[in-house]
Amino acid sequence: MITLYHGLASTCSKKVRLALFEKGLEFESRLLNLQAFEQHSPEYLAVNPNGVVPTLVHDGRAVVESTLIIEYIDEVWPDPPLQPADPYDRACMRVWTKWSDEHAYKAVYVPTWDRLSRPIAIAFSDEELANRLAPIPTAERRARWRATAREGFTEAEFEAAYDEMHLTFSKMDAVLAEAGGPWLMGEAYTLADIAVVPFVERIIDLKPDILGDGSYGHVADWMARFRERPAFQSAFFFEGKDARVSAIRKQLGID
Ligand SMILES: N[C@@H](CCC(=O)N[C@@H](CS)C(=O)NCC(=O)O)C(=O)O
Repeated sequence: MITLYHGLASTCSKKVRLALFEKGLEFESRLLNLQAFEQHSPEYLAVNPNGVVPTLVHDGRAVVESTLIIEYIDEVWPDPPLQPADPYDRACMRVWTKWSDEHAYKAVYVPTWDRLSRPIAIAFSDEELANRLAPIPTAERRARWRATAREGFTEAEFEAAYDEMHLTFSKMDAVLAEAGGPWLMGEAYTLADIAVVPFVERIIDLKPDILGDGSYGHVADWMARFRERPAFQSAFFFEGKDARVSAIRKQLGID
């Protein structure tokens, strides 16, 4: 039995949904509303003490951290394989899964919070904010929510995010051009592609002009290939719900 605790728009959750759909696995969906702070409820903190999504619970045992979850999925349900058999190739693949956690994540963090969480959090009274912050388990997330609700983000933080966006796209474009694609590891579709695509989709959602001048043509083609995959459609338009930031802003009445 598989249960997935996830967020509709959450990039890390999309990674895991995509891996599950690629494997054709059925799972019980527990969608949490991150803007309503459901990830900090005592019930959820008992499942994942970090207070973030996603969490996969398999036969009663919780697995956390999106990259570790997709590796777990591939190990437990190896068909179709999503990791190269050769250890060297697997190490190369992990350069991308690590990149998704360390760089691609940073590219979208500030602009996403600014567009999705800030319009809601800014309206909290001081008392409401204090109540919301109290159960957040880490100082880093408490500080992030406080900044989101009050002073907002600095120009330097936005610039750092835009730098990471361009760094990610340049690196991908060069690798896709050199190896000839169609995927980041060449012929094989792997966890490298799955780990990175939620961030590429988010970057395009947040900054549609990034592909405008054609300088990342290989990334644009790679993204177009993804849009044709049924698993991508199921994961990114989950149960028919458009999970892009732009769509969720409309649902929330922000735009
Ligand atoms: N390294 C973690 C990051 C998880 C994470 O930051 N999740 C975000 C959504 S993408 C979240 O739950 N944010 C809600 C919050 O911080 O309150 C992973 O890859 O699973």
